[in-house]
Amino acid sequence: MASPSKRFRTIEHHLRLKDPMVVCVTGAAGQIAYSLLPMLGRGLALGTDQLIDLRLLEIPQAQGALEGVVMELQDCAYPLFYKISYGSDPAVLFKDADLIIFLGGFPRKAGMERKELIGKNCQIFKTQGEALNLVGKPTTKCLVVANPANTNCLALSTFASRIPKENFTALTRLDQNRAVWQIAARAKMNVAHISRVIIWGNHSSTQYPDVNHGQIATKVDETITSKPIREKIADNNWLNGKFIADVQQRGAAVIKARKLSSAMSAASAAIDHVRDWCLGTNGRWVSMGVVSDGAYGVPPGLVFSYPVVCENWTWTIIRDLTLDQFSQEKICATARELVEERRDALS
Ligand code: NAX
Repeated sequence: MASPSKRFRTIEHHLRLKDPMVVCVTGAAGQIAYSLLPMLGRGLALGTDQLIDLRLLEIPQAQGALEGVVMELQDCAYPLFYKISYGSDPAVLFKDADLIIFLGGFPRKAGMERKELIGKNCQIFKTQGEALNLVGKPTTKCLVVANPANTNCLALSTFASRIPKENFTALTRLDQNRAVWQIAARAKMNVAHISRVIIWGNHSSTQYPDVNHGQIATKVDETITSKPIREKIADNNWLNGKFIADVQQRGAAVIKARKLSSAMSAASAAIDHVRDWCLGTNGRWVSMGVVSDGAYGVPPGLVFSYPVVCENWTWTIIRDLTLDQFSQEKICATARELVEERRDALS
């Protein structure tokens, strides 16, 4: 039998591929895109049998750099890229899109206030939301990565009101992945053993990484048993203090070390997010920024990170979890920040 990579490259395999999905990536000449596009081309998000009609959006000033990215993608010769197009007009590139990954946004500059950043990005997401409203499909799915991700996602869905709110999600999977690694390292286990770690709220330093429902699986004599994370780690000071702060501040720590913001890990998390949304989580909990219906006392309409399970492009919030007072306060604080962001964005 041929190896998987050999099979993948055969003409027989190519003839069995699914009809192309239209996938658009904005901010396509940026650093996250540079890591994300090869993963997309290798089928890590939508499956190795899914052809992709790839559309890349950038601002006019970045079209030269984008041309270079397109040349490199052509030189990768990914069989899954059925077609590659690019440009600067969202009304052209969003037309009939099945999936749009929003990486493009206005970066925070030195001395810029958060409110100003929100205003500038809201303008971008208003323009793109209006374009999407005109040319998108009722089934177009959107993942917003550009910061402030939750509030950009809210602005986008507000201005693309023809598309159901459930189709808009924001990335908090990077925070989940960061938290899971920290727990696994502390417990001296592989990340695959860790489950049900939750990120609540905003993709910002008010996010709440919550391990109260988390489990660590161990294999003893061919039997897999799970223990609560709190029991296995047995250090509530660390879990309620340094662990939370480290996850909240991880983005800043990467910038300090690399002099650039997280890109490889953000791209990988975006691919995880899309894969799980599209192909399903098989009961596993993952964290996604989704529109709140008031679950856990969060104001309805906010894009808030919740624990969800996914199946075939639908997500369902895990409900009725018991929250202790510590968790309730943290969830309230991050929801309050999102209410303020919504006010600043839409005012
Ligand atoms: P880069 O600055 O490298 O790339 C952003 C690209 O977006 C640029 O090439 C720029 O020309 C383009 N752009 C700006 N306005 C645009 C518009 N109106 N239409 C299309 N493209 C536009 O940033 P990168 O490191 O790739 O990060 C992208 C975004 O992800 C940033 O907003 C960043 O803050 C955010 N992040 C979000 C994370 C998350 O977990 N949600 C984590 C990583 C990252 O910080």
